[in-house]
Amino acid sequence: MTGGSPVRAPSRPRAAWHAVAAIVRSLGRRPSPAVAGVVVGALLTAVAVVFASSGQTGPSSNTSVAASGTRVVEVSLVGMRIRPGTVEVAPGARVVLRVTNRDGMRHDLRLASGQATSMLDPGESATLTVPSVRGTVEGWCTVPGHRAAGMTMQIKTVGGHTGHEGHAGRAPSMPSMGHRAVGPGPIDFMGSMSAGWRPYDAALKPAPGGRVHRVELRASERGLEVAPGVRQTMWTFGGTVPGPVLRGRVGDVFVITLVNDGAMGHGIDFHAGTLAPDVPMRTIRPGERLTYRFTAGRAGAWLYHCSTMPMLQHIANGMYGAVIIDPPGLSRVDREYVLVQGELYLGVPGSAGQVAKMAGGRPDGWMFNGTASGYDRAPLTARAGDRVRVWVVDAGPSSGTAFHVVGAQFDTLYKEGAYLLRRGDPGGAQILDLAPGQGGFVETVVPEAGRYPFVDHDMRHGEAGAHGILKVTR
Ligand SMILES: [Cu+2]
Repeated sequence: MTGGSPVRAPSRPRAAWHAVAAIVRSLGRRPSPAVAGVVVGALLTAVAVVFASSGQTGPSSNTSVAASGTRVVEVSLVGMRIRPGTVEVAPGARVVLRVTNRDGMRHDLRLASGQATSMLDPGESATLTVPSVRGTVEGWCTVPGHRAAGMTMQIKTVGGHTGHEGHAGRAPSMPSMGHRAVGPGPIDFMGSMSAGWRPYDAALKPAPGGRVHRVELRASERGLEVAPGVRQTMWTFGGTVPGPVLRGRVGDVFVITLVNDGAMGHGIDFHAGTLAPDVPMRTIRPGERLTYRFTAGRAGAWLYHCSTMPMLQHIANGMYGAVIIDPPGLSRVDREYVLVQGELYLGVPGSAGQVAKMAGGRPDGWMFNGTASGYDRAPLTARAGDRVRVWVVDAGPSSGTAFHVVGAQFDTLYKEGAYLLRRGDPGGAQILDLAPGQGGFVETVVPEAGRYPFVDHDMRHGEAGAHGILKVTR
């Protein structure tokens, strides 16, 4: 209808991603198609009037009432919010929204009454005109996940014909089935994986030779089996959850090329290096690429993850991985594995139902290397008497882990860059505890043949997918 053409504003605001602590609050609401149709139909009669005047220059104040009942409102898209969140007008008022993207990433504004801006770059503006407001008109950003993260607004009618408003106005804000949680029901963690499923390879290879590691990572959305018999669209680095494990030594240089093959903006953040985040951690659009160069100055088991807001969603939907930087003098072992623990949220990625579970800390399951209970079906292996090292990184995004191997004791425990316990010490350890974003490793010598479960000893997690088997043979 009256989507305005973008206009470049003079300033280009910087990203303020750290200021967005309150990302996930409101549930996206969508009017039922029938109600939206009524609203659009009512507006069609007035649309001819609109074309003549959309794109006009309005007053500089945030909102004003022009002659003949037109209301002009300055609308900002910033910090995962649409401001103002509510615009109140008299029934039948003509509303002009002068929309400016003041954020560091792309957004748009779509109204349930049909008007929509194009996708706006940072600093761009566009004008929307609603010829005659009846009831409540919902608005939201259409970038995946942004509506569920709180990028919503309402144009509400107040005063005047309140009876009419009540009739037509409340219905659009009722949640529709399309935005409810659409889970397949409880996951059968004891079930079988599909025939074509292959586990993520947990075996950690030695660091490649050379001191400069050039890696291309492609961001893409993929359908993956995340629990026995359960497929889910995941947002990935390299088509897997977690993304590829990178390994090097202290002082090595990593030159990462991130290519966005996805349908939305993505970025990347490597904890394994220190640098100003502004440029390398920026969000790139589909089809774009960036180069991210860091020096691994310190040893550790480091997380990398998508840097695009809302990070809660981008991480929870699978965009994370591990960088292993060996401590100097790291001893050889017989078996070496890496496990990245993450939460599992079923549902359409970015939908209100899925995001509500993320915000409320109610995962549908927990995964080692992208599949709940996957290593129950495809055990890790060792021989009796082997020294086994397991690197663990907790990708969260929200829950920690209490990593434990049933039947084993750790004689070596390394966490966040330091040994808490070393081989030869008289003491032993039972748990490697990690907060979201932390990493480390443990070592144990498995004494005899058998099946040793490894779990997150927080049993809410351990009995909901954070579980696998280390199968030890003679
Ligand atoms: Cu992302």
